[in-house]
Amino acid sequence: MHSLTASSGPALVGVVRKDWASQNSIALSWSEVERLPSDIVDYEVKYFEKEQEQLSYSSTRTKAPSVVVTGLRPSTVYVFHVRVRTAAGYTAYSPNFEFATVAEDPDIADQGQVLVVVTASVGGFSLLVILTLFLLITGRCQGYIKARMKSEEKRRTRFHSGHVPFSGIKTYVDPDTYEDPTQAVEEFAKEIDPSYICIERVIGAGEFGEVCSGRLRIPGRMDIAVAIKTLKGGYMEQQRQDFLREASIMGQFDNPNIIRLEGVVTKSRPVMIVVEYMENGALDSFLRTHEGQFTVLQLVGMLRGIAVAMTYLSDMGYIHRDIAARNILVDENLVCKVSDFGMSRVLEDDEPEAAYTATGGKIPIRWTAPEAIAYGKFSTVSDVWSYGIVMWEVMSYGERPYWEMSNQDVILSIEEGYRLPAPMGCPVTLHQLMLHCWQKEANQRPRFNNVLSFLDKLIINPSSLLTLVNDVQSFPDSPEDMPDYPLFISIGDWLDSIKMSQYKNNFLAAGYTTLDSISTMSLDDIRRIGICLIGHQRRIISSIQSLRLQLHHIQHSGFQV
Ligand code: ACK
Repeated sequence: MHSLTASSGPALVGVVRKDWASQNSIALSWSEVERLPSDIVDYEVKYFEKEQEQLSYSSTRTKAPSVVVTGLRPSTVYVFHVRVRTAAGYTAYSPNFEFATVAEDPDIADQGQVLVVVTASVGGFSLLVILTLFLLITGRCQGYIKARMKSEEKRRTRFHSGHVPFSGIKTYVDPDTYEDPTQAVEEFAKEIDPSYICIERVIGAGEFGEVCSGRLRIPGRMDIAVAIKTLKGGYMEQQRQDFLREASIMGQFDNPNIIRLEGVVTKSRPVMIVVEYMENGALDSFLRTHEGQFTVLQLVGMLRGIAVAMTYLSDMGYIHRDIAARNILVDENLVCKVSDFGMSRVLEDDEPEAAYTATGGKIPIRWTAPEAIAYGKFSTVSDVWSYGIVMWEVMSYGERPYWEMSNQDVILSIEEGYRLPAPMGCPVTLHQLMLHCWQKEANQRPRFNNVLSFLDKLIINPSSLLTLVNDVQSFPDSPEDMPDYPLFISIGDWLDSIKMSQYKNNFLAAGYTTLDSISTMSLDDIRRIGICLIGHQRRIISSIQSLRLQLHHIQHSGFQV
């Protein structure tokens, strides 16, 4: 052990732990060996490459007893030590702790790069070639006949796709393994007498029929608010089975962050699934209508709830396959609950985000891990990828991932190693966690229990959320590097496309006449030209980020305008 600089007082930091590591980052947290003085200013984390033994070192500061150290080299052992700064000066360093970053993935040049928009003309054709090749290769190997199991066997069989649940935790039973799917419904869902259900109003259109709100009045029990999914008349037997399949999945779960199934009506018409009522509806639309209205801590609280559900589901060996903000429901206390279990096998035609993949499945491309899109390899860590996208949706108040890019361009950009940039006002640590969820190598992604304990640490030490990613300044190039060829559309068209045309004169009056001049604007510039509403600032900044990315790509791909 050695100390790099002179310091006074005992070392107050004890064991430094690694929470997770990626190719370029290591997340650390530590405990104090004794009570900290009240005048603590912050912690200083010093680190250097072990091989270089102090030839050069770096340091970073944090107000919380945790940090994500970024900008590291892959497959490299680093030495870390931490000391406390008080108003009176530094204490001694903690002992040294050695942690390594993970190996570089040869397929990705730089895991930390933000997303670059690939123009359709460049991306579309190569994608077609890749998809066709995949179809040819995988199509030949993937024919298999699903074995139907007898009732006793399925109880013993575990469907955990490479994930080993903790012992003592209930295991998910796939209803598709029942010879008669009605049996699965009987086993996992309670039949409700329809006279106990009082339908009040229609609240939306589900995949199989209307979704209504109402009350469930079971004699001897307090009546409760419920949502009632109905199966519209004239259905085929297969549709009835598909509809009820969701109930036989949901009925197996018992978790505060998963929608609770109250029961089903199957013995009379209409066939119904009755679940707890969630006052604030789907998370994506809820966030869009409450843009900028929550604290970062509230947003992290929502993400924590979703991580609780996902930890539970992955421990049970259940893979969701369609984790997205539109499939999370929010109650009156902002508690988020995972719903929509119907999609876990095949996405239906009317899922708005579903698109055909090379293997013929329908998949919500923007939310889905590359290995799941390319060859249908869904796993608990492909759910982790989708969870990272949900983190991004939440921190951007329901922005559409990858904005207006086409699905094909999204696939190609991800393949090239680019990733979504941090939303405006997003703490650095959260964006780092997103990037970690979006590691190309599935087994390098965190598991849901890692995500959950990381979020818990952030919530316990909210000061760790104070460092924000600096809006547009977080891009790899400085504004001077931006090309100055004119873009194809006018400022008016651009503002129309993001429904902000009321600000056209603000831009023109301040001398912003071309889109490339706008692409260098910062949040302060936006405020300076008189755009005061936070929601509008957010939408404009997010669109400017997208513009900058397009310019960046055009410049670096040599694409000629
Ligand atoms: O955003 P929303 O109001 O939330 O619109 C959709 C609509 O029904 C179609 O799915 C709403 N919805 C679905 N399940 C529930 C529920 N359990 N509680 C409240 N609203 C629900 C969803």
